[in-house]
Amino acid sequence: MGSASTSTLPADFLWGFATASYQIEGAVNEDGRGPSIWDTFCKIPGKIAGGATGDVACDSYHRTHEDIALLKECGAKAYRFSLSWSRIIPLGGRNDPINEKGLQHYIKFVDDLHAAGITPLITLFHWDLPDELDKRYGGLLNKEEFVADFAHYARVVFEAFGSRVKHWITFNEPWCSSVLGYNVGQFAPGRTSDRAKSPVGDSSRECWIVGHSLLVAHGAAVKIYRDEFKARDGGEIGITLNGDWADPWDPENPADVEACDRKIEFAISWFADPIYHGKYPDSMVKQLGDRLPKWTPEDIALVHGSNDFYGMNHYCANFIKAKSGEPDPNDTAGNLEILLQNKKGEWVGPETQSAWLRPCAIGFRKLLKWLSERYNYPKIYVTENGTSLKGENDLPLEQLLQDEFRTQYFRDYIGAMADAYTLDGVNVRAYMGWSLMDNFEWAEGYETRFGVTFVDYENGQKRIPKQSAKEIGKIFDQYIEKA
Ligand code: GBH
Repeated sequence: MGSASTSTLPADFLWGFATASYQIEGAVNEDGRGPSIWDTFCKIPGKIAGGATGDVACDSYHRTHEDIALLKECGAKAYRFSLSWSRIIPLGGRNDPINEKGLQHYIKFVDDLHAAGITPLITLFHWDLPDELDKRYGGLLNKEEFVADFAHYARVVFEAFGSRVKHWITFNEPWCSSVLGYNVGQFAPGRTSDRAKSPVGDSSRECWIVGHSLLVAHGAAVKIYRDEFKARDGGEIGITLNGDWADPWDPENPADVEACDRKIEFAISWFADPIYHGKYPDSMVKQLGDRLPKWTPEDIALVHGSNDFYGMNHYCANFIKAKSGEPDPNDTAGNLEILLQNKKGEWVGPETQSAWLRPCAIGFRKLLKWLSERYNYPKIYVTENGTSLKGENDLPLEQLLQDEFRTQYFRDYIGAMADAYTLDGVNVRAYMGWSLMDNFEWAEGYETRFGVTFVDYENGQKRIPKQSAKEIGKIFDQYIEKA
């Protein structure tokens, strides 16, 4: 712990861990579940490291009791998980049959969490779109159809869960669905202009259309919750956005300094500005012109003011170097380079297993402050924060379980968050570590581990808590004020 720190977190601070359906559940053909775009994407050779799939993953569909026992063991007060849309509506659409078994599975899980004293936070969509909707009408590219189907799915879920759930997250990281799914092509459905990767896609346009669809669908679901359920069930609803901190590559160069705000605008304000300010950021309008969809009065009315809380996923920081010249039509970053070293050759943080992730805890405090200033101090729930470890997968078990690097990451990041709360007036009220357990790390398969719990994929998905699972509760104990 920062020895001299006098920072605290409020007595009612909610902390726990996060996961996502496709990353942990397995049981992809069970109890009537329909395929998602991730089932389909994983079948394409070369898309996932080691040819992995989520077919079995952590087998959490069959191990809900083990997962709840783990949460209790760690002392977690909350658990954020996502629903598999295609378990609940296998074909996904508003006129398609509802699968009662899928719905009941999750309702039972939520009841069991409550019985264990754990507060559920539910994400409606963590990237696993029902595959049929992609095939039927182009999925997220088709705003009218997608919004109507997502709104219907959300209503079915709100109705079924009622007052059992008080914290709803519509979408996890729309940036990833848009950019990785429709520009880079690294995530399902893998569309991109790069014809070596995909026969279809237009990187210069589709990601912006998809981001727009996701925003409108978020707004539509929020309106339904507020109009039809909020008074009855007493919950709140928001969206979760990913974004890293940005420091200039050369602090002496005004172009690099300016590019830092632009980087965050392209990553975060793309979604947060319409929600909090009712428009896209000027920097994006300027660079993208008519490739950025225009707001109709109806759509922006749904989106503007649609967050009861700001869901923040945060992992790391980068150094930003402005590019000179005209932006590439496929650029999504804001005409800048995203680097891990600055002009002096200093690294942003130590190496991990993830090429993009180098810890830099002070960046967390700075981004919390940046968001608070730009969006008028919203209530913030940190819905993900965590790290992989360089070479963790290759360590002998006893060493792997001593994940001091991850434990230190949590000490530093939770400390930075407490400083943001205490010293900067940031209204942060919850924190979910990513992740409760090692799981299917998307395109990186199972080679990269993010869990506080080791999952033994070779031996029946056995779970063994790592050091970080045991330490994180102690860290929170030192910061959270006694009621
Ligand atoms: C989270 O995204 C996800 O919500 C979660 O499902 C996932 O398991 C977890 O991260 C760990 O990865 O390849 O250089 O273009 C975190 C945000 C944004 C991090 C995209 C990786 C890729 C950058 N992610 N980023 S790059």
